[in-house]
Amino acid sequence: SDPTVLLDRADGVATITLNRPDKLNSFTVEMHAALAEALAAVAADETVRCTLMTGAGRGFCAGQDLNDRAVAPGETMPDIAESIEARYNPMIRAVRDLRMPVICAVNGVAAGAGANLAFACDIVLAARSASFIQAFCKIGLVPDSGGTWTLPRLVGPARAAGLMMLGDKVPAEQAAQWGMIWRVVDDEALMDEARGLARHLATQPTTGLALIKQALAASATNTLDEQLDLERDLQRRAGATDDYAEGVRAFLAKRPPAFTGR
Ligand code: T3D
Repeated sequence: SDPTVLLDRADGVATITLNRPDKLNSFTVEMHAALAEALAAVAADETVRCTLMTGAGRGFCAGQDLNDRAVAPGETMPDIAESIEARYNPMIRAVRDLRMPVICAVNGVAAGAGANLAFACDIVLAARSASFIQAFCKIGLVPDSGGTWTLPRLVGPARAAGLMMLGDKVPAEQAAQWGMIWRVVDDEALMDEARGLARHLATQPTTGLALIKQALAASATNTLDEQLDLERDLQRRAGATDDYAEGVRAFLAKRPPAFTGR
């Protein structure tokens, strides 16, 4: 059978494609394992300086494959906290911990954990026909995969509550207007645009970008004083990179910089 996740590496970009198109790339135990393996391979590969995540077919990801949660009346549901702990939470942590920018090209519907996986990425592009759905409330669940953390920060608590309690389908345009994503791209241009952005980012100061990612994540819970201290510490590390020295030299010489990511 086809691999449930595809991993391609070229030009400093790792492209991870969720690949269960007939089931809108919904998560099975097998697809989780394949995604975890791909994310680990990317993390361990020094040549990769940007990750691009997308989905095969007409959907991005429909969240948990609910076929694996079918129980007859009277039967007991498995403890799904184990699934969260063993698979969904490590997935979100792995994306957050990648020391490089992660672009998500949302090619179609992103529902449940599929939507929240997208929101865990650093820069989200969406096809004009794509949509985002906090589908959890419609089946009696709570948004997971970090959604209750990312969404209020992206759209504010009022909109987050409406999105999570009503489960409406949010079209890509509205998602962009509300600040849930970076931008909308015409369907046929999505992958070219996403690849171009990824290749550009793969030539940029990777360590500096990874430190920006850390600063943004910490800002959600830090006080201003804590964040000022963190900026000092991260700037110490950024300032010690080869890329900072190169950036300054290139600026002063009025030439384009040649960054190595270190
Ligand atoms: O249990 C745990 O481990 C806890 C973790 C939970 C994480 C979660 O993500 S919970 C949320 C689960 N996801 C959903 O509730 C979304 C369910 N899907 C939908 O609401 C709709 O499919 C969509 C809005 C995403 C797309 O609608 P539409 O009309 O474009 O497509 P469709 O016809 O509904 O779906 C196409 C096929 O994919 C269809 O299969 P078929 O009939 O052609 O054989 C459909 O059943 C299948 N599919 C879509 N989503 C899922 C799915 N099959 C299994 N699980 C799915 N989540």
